[in-house]
Amino acid sequence: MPQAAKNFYSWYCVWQLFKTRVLCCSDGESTADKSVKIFQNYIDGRFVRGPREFPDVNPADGSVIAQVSEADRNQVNEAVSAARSALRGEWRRFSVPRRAELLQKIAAGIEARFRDFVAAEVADTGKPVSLASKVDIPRGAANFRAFADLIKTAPLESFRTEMPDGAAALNYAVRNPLGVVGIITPWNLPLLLLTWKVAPALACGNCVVVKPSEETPASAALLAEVMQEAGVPRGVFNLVHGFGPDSAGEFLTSHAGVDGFTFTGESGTGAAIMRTVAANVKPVSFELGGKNAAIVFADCDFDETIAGLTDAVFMNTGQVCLCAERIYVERPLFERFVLALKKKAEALRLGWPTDETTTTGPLISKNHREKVLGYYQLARNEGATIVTGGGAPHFGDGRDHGFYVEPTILTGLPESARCAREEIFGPVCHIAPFDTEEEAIAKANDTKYGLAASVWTTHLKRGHRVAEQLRAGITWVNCWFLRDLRTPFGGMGLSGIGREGGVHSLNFYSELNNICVKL
Ligand code: NAD
Ligand code: 6OD
Repeated sequence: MPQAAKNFYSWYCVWQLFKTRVLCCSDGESTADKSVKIFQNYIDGRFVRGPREFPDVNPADGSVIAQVSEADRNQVNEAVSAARSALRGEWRRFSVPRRAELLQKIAAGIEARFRDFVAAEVADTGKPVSLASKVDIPRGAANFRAFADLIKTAPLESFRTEMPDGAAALNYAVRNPLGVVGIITPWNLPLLLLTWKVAPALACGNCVVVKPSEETPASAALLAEVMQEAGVPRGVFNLVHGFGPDSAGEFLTSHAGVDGFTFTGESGTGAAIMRTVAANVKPVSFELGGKNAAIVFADCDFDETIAGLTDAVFMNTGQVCLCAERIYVERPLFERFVLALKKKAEALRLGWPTDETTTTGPLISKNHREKVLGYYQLARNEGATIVTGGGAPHFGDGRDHGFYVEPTILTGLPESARCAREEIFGPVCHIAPFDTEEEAIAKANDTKYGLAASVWTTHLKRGHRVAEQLRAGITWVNCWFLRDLRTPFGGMGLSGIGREGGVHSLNFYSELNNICVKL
């Protein structure tokens, strides 16, 4: 079969699967037989429509794949009320082992509908089916399994206190739920980032109201079905669809009945949410943007470094907050490195997301594509050399209506250039040479962000030494995106507030009560 026909066939199969299995959400009833697919809100254990709808667009060809039911202020209020009532209901009596068991059941539910989730994520985000199958959906299930285990072994402090007069007391902390948690997530890794917050929140006994990105409602809608099937009590997990300002996002963040917010998204949105939440003095956990640096020493394992940084720059079409957009290479290696990464960039396969051989899908939206192409033009204006890419591809088929851009490598920008300082969030990096370790560290740290960094060297002591001096919430040495869910995750500066992961998640989603008993 010719490649184009194969592509069409595989796309058709995934689309059929998507139509018949995914697009539902009406009290468990599939709407597969209806022509217009509607993603509904899930409030108090029921799928409900909102007063307005907006289209869900496939970024690969710009087609409308479903309508999304936007929750209005009343429905957001109902979701918060349902969550608050559920906190007082049978959920309060769920012991830790029972909650852990339920989380395992949710993970199994995701695994049982693996193909549905993959199809949903691929159609919604345009990410390659290979990536959704290897990363997004397995991690969605793994988040529930990890926090099911972690909550059972969560440490709590205790101190025996002795006063100078001989009085003694036993102090010990107990972990209570934070309460109703508002969860707002972006479009780049929809299920992964949503479950990364929902799993620990439920593990700690909270009830949640989640608002996924308006760009990617599909996997959250499927997750609501899995919650229902797993027997999560009504009101514990609520889902509202919509936008940010003057829509479900803002209705949620301005609601005084929510006890805390966890948000992943742009730094500017974080600032807006912080202003809204400040009125009710609620705790926040923010995972925001980045302009992440990689430092490559001349003594690195060259092939491993090129492979690692190809992923770090281009995975998910560069739409991962941890992607490396600035690469500093020790001068003797500079030219060889630029040529090798260029070769890798040019070998990437921009294809239909449903094609197993595609490595690079489209960007998420028309707006985002305009933004990234704007940066490509800005780079030229700022004096960059475009080593490869710098434009939009032409396919001669439906993908020309999608939101693809070329993988791009820039050199020659001054450190002050906007393209070297602002988060672009596309398949693009700037590569610059350095001469000393101190210079590389200073350049890597010269940013308002502080999310992730990587160091590439075979010199063991230098690896540790440099990593310790980098101003980032996570620093990889000779690897990238290798994640252990027990470790702290988050950023400093414009990259966020607080840490999640392991016990850090458990602490954010809990209120500790220290009990002091006189002995
Ligand atoms: P975004 O900030 O535009 O939107 C994220 C979410 O916030 C969406 O659900 C959106 O509807 C909602 N929102 C927007 N304005 C709001 C408001 N005023 N009140 C309440 N909710 C509002 O981000 P995006 O474009 O979806 O995602 C890309 C950004 O996310 C990038 O900057 C990327 O670096 C960042 N990101 C960070 C991490 C991390 O872990 N640090 C992970 C993934 C993405
Ligand atoms: O792996 C994770 O836990 C995580 N929060 C990844 C974030 C990726 C950002 O786009």
